[in-house]
Amino acid sequence: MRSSSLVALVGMALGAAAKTVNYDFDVSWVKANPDGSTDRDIIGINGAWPLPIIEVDKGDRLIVNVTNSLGDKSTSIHWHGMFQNGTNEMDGASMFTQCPIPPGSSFTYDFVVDQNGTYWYHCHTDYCYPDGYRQALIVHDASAPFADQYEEEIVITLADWYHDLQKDLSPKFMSLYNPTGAEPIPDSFLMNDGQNNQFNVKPNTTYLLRIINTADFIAQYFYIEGHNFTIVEVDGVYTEPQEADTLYIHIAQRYSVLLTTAASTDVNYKIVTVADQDLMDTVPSNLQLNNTNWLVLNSSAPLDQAVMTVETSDDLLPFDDFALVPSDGMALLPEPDIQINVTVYMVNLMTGFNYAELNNITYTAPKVPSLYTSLSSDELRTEELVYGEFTHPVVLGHNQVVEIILNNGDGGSHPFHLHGHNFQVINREPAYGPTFNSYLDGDPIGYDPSNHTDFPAIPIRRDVVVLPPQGFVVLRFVADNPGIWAFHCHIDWHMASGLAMTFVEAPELIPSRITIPDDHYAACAAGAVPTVGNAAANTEDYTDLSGQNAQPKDIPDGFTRRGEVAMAFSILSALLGIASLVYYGLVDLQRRPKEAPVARDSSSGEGEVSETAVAVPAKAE
Ligand SMILES: *[C@@H]1O[C@H](CO)[C@@H](O)[C@H](O)[C@H]1NC(C)=O
Ligand SMILES: *[C@@H]1O[C@H](CO)[C@@H](O)[C@H](O)[C@H]1NC(C)=O
Ligand SMILES: *[C@@H]1O[C@H](CO)[C@@H](O)[C@H](O)[C@H]1NC(C)=O
Ligand SMILES: *[C@@H]1O[C@H](CO)[C@@H](O)[C@H](O)[C@H]1NC(C)=O
Ligand SMILES: *[C@@H]1O[C@H](CO)[C@@H](O)[C@H](O)[C@H]1NC(C)=O
Ligand SMILES: *[C@@H]1O[C@H](CO)[C@@H](O)[C@H](O)[C@H]1NC(C)=O
Ligand SMILES: *[C@@H]1O[C@H](CO)[C@@H](O)[C@H](O)[C@H]1NC(C)=O
Ligand SMILES: *[C@@H]1O[C@H](CO)[C@@H](O)[C@H](O)[C@H]1NC(C)=O
Ligand SMILES: *[C@@H]1O[C@H](CO)[C@@H](O)[C@H](O)[C@H]1NC(C)=O
Ligand SMILES: *[C@@H]1O[C@H](CO)[C@@H](O)[C@H](O)[C@H]1NC(C)=O
Ligand SMILES: [Cu+2]
Repeated sequence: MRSSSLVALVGMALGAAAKTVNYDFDVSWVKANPDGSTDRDIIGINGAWPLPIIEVDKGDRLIVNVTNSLGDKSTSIHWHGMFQNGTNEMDGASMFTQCPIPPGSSFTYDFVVDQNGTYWYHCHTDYCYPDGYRQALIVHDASAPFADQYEEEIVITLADWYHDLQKDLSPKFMSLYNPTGAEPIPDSFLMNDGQNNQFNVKPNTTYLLRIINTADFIAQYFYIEGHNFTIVEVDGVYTEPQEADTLYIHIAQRYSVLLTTAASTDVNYKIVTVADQDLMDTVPSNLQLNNTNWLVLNSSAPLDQAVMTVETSDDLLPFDDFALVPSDGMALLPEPDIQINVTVYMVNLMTGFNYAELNNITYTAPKVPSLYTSLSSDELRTEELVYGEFTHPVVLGHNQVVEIILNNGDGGSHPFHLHGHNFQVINREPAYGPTFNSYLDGDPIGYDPSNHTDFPAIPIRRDVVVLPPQGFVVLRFVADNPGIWAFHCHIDWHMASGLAMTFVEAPELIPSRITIPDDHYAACAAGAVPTVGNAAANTEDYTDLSGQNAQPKDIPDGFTRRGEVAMAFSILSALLGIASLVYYGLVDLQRRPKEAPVARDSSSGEGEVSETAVAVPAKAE
């Protein structure tokens, strides 16, 4: 219930010298109540929450000294979208590029920001950012093509919000009681870490809105009644100006739009956000999917709640980011030197829990951060073997054109993020809008290289792409940034269930480019995490992976992947009784197609739904 004031920002004069921006972040638990329900523990910085918005000018050096005063958990910060070109060790991804920072330790991030646009920072250790540990990171650029077209900037963060802490939700998510991997349903949705925000604006004035979805799980639609706007940036890439009325912003995605306010001051305008209900296995009746905030032109005019003109979020028609064109005109990359073909699966492994896999691997963190393995393994650093089987490493040659074919064997959409790069999105099916869920009607459809629509001549580039339900995306980038880079689904629940892999980019160049500061090693020592050795921390024989962290075994032969789910379900039904499953809203074993009421149509696949499951009625909470 707080009203946000505009963040007024004056761009630096062209040609101004780069400066150093210093922050000291003391990270600790504080109390806050962003949706007006009740106080809960939240991760604050310097005793406060919401967290500080970081602002730099392009070219600045950013130094952030993080001290972990949480007491009960380790931490880190990932600077989402920063390429960390030459500073891979500052990427903040625990066990990829650093050790987790244990309680009581300090750790300094230090890098130069030479990119355009809208970013954010968030914890990247053990699924901690949904506890409030995330905020905007803005790069001002006085030479942006649209720099002289607006008066002020407004930063808008979106988020989903849980009343329970991750440490209480996670054990229920990765659990025998949750064999289908149903994600916990948020309790509310936030804008700028609050609700009912009033943005005071002047009439007939152009603003730059920087919109960031910092959520754990849920994508949101965004529109402003009575206004269109012009997209000028996505994920740090300036675009040819493109008019739009509605955006679909999946988690970790960013848009900058130019908005010219109405000329009249007789009414206030509703900024409407609508949560994507398709991501949730059940929608509790008391969950407010659509939320209203206001562009206030007249403080004595009423602030009404939006009345939706559509029945569900599926009827909103968002602008399709695939149609955007980067303003730098970078052409479609040539045919790839290396093709990576991975498919998302949700499976049950021997523990009975639900895991996410890319092909047949569920990401399992190594004993030594992968970057440190590459630094310590001499000439073997170019071998995937030393990084361990379950980090899902793929070695990329320097300056290779890389193509990722990402197929979705799952019925939910997944926002995939690549560290260290953005990528061209050269093919994607199905498109947003009415057909987005159309592949749910049958088996998943993978990318077919001999039958695809033409690639765009100038494809959009971004660092988070939405993988459609049972569809695919095809991405290209150049491996011009030696280092260890995570490629993962940004839904933190899915990170927890292993939906990640590791790119080992030009490993032979890593030792000459990357130096690990002493305080990074000190954090490892304080947390007793080894800094040399292969993924299993073996230093005698780097090809010996005995003792590596491994994923749980497959369920024995005789069950199809889909059958496995059913089997786990029946065992559970017998052991635990249906009531505990209903408690978690686990009614369908796969996400259901839009039209079907509860169970999947029996023609849509063999044996993936047990009869028990069909009989269980849906329940809201
Ligand atoms: C970081 O902050 C901690 C706690 O204030 C301090 O002890 C440490 O010296 C700082 N490190 C640097 C490099 O400034
Ligand atoms: C809005 O502002 C522009 C110039 O910024 C001006 O040309 C136009 O007449 C104004 N429109 C109204 C309705 O006031
Ligand atoms: C907004 O854009 C839509 C097309 O996306 C167009 O039909 C509509 O007329 C525009 N509205 C305004 C107020 O410009
Ligand atoms: C970054 O901004 C500069 C202008 O400051 C522009 O020339 C360049 O094309 C932009 N790059 C991207 C990726 O948007
Ligand atoms: C502001 O709104 C009030 C109430 O609707 C109206 O009476 C007043 O004329 C408006 N003021 C302006 C400057 O438009
Ligand atoms: C908007 O929210 C209200 C109240 O929660 C609900 O009745 C309505 O169905 C929602 N509409 C959409 C499109 O979500
Ligand atoms: C990708 O892998 C899948 C599963 O192995 C296979 O069916 C498909 O043909 C492959 N696609 C390409 C383009 O190689
Ligand atoms: C995944 O499949 C590959 C190729 O079939 C096989 O070599 C590997 O052992 C499998 N990994 C797991 C974890 O099942
Ligand atoms: C080619 O792709 C289109 C659209 O995805 C599909 O309808 C068609 O059946 C495919 N054709 C072949 C020969 O696979
Ligand atoms: C990294 O920097 C090198 C030049 O030092 C440049 O060629 C390359 O394109 C950059 N890569 C990224 C991802 O910024
Ligand atoms: Cu996901």
